[in-house]
Amino acid sequence: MRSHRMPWKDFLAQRQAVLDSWPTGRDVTAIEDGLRYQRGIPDEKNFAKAMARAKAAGQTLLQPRAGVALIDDHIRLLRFLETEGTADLLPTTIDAYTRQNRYEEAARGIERSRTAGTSLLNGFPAVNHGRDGCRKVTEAVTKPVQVRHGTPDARLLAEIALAGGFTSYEGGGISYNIPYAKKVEVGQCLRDWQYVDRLTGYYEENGISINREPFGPLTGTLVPPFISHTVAILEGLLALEQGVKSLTLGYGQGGHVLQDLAAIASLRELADEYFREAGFTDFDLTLVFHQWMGGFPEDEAKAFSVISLGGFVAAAGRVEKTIVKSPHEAMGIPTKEANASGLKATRQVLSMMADQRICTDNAVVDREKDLIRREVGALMSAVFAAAGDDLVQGIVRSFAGGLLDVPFAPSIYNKGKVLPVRDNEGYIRLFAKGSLPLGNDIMSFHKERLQERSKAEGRPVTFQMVTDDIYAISKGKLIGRPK
Ligand code: 8ZB
Repeated sequence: MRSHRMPWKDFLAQRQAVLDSWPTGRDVTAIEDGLRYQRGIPDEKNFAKAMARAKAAGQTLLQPRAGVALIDDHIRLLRFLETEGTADLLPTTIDAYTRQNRYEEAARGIERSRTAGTSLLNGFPAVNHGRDGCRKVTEAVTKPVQVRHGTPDARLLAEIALAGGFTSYEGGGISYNIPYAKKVEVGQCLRDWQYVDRLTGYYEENGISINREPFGPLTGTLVPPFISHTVAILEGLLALEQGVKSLTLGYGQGGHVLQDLAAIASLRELADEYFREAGFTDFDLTLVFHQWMGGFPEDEAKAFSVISLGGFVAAAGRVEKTIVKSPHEAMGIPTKEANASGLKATRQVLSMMADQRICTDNAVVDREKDLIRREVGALMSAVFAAAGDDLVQGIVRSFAGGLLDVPFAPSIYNKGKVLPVRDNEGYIRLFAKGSLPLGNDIMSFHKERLQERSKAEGRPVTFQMVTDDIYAISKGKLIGRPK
């Protein structure tokens, strides 16, 4: 099932309004200027090429999250993370105002940060700093840099980021809407992301590799692998349609090691199969594993443990990249030192694991992979059946009908009827499927597994159990058992 490639004249018809939405848009009017600038970026600093090299070498690259209000401070932060933190890939995390296209407020945040002498924004306001501000940042470091954000309408940010020398761009029309926004209509957001992917495709057609990464973990709260995999594959299909070539699909650590390893292996296999089945052959697929995206323990030693377990799974699963948490996760945005220490803790595990091969060829992993395959298959078939001749319409209709449903998401366009919960061994299962198109065979497996836990704990499966699981890791456990 395919979507439609945005005709270039439609892209250009939107483009003027996009660039007019904030004064810095003027600086990127000539796309050729962005292409010329990108041609000057050495291969070592190209994100897409770094991911491809990691894949060829069987390496797992390390990347933090980081972003502050002012250019010079942001540069200092990134340099610290690449030297002290040994980061292989760098981020530029965008502030919350920019994510909501509120550039006036971002401008005030920049001013107030200057006066205060400290960052009063929770990220780097790349649109306000504009093309030249972005170039200062990407030129100041030696590693490839990616924009990481959470922006439903990320068209202007993408224009400025690519012209500004960033070589990777995170996000997608589902993953940067449903978990992030309350009232952004699904179809509108998917079309705005077609613009981003078409822009990326245009760079590709002109010989510039730009990596694209849908946001894998979604709400980061007990998301069953099949739900995030389905979204990742759908966003991958949409991106490839617009000409994207370098695609990194993500998965967030669930906490059960074998379920996580099965999820990683199945994501790689399934994405490749669905892309090829749709007729795409010219793409470079890589994977990113996110260390635990749910609530963290406040205690830093305990946080390091969560971080290290994530590092182990990333290494054992042989993903090309892992996104690292910090021991300050429970408190909020980390200091640069805490951020670097999360990187160093992960580096230690990755190095110790570098030459080890963890055999995942066993019956339990096979059972989980097979389950994920059947679940993803059920959702994908339903979305395709709803699509007519346009995958975008299939996704819109599927959210409306609850055939796609992301747990704990704020969007009013998401049914929110799916409830996940851990089974007695800690695997993430389904307690309520809402309207997800899962057959009885699949659901009876989930039910059986939950009955085991119910019996072991002497209590029925209820919303209380779900809540207990959501807080368990922050309280030092995996499964939220009663006291
Ligand atoms: C969905 C991503 C949430 C994670 C981190 C949070 C959390 C957000 C920044 C940041 C460093 C920033 N995060 N903004 N980390 N610098 N400006 O993203 O702490 O872990």
